[in-house]
Amino acid sequence: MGSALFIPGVSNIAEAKSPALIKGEKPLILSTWNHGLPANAAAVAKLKAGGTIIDAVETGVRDTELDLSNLSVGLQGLPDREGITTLDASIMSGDGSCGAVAFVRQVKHPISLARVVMEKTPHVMIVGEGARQLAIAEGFPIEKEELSPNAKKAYLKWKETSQYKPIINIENHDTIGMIGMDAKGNMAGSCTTSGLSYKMHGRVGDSPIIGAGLFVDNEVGAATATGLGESIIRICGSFLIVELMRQGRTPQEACEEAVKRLIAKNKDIKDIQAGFLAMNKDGEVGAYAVHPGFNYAKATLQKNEMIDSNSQFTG
Ligand code: SD4
Repeated sequence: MGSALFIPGVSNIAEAKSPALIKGEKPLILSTWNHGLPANAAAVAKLKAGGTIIDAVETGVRDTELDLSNLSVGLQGLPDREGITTLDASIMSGDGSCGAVAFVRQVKHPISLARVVMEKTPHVMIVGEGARQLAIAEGFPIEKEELSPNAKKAYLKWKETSQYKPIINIENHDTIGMIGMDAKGNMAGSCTTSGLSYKMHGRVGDSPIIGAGLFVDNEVGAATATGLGESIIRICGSFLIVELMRQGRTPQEACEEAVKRLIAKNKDIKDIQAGFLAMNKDGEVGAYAVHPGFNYAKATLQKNEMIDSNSQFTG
């Protein structure tokens, strides 16, 4: 416990280790894309109801996993090239605990299964049929394997040409990555997706890979990613951002540096979109993308708003 300091307007002062800790507003929740707005609202409601920050980031993205209008999160997401929807998710707490599932079928809430991996198994990642078996063992309902009407329509259309070309920017329809900090400065993050549409069967993206799609460290900050997973995995994007912040960069500087690194390490960058979102333990925020179009939702107890990110290329 830190020594008692008197700083007006700060209720958690007994926890404060230095004046720097109170720069930003806390709690703070950030989420990728427009669907981040309702997800943030669900996360903040969970905190207000007494939930922990891990409860909040799980609850927040569960909302997106159920959103029937979303074609890249949850079982209603677009399928792989065999017509099967497979899901990836990860969850991480600022103390280093983490869990992930990948290439999972028929489970509506992969984020909650990732939490089971984190809390109830000695492992960090469980994939495919093993993850489905874990879901059954834990009493998760197993859904019928059928495409949502929107996904089916899109898949049949895609099959007319079967061209695999990642679409550069699908606003409002992308992975949700959420990072959050409670009033005491404890952090957590979650990330959940159906991955790239029409991917090869068995393909796993960055979202369930700790350090690529998500990384959280209470000593420094948190980061999450969206976009072409292969490009993000190549640079360990989220871990890179947290490590840059550890070395003194602001969240914005760290996100910009990660995008520069990603551009340097990936060919055909004109066809690749990737975006990063970060916060540090002071509650400062950063976001940056390769191309325009990336936005995120930022919520405090008082306000939940969309913010457009800047990008390296301007369109
Ligand atoms: C992936 N990063 O699987 C994810 C995709 C994404 O829908 O962000 N979009 O590569």
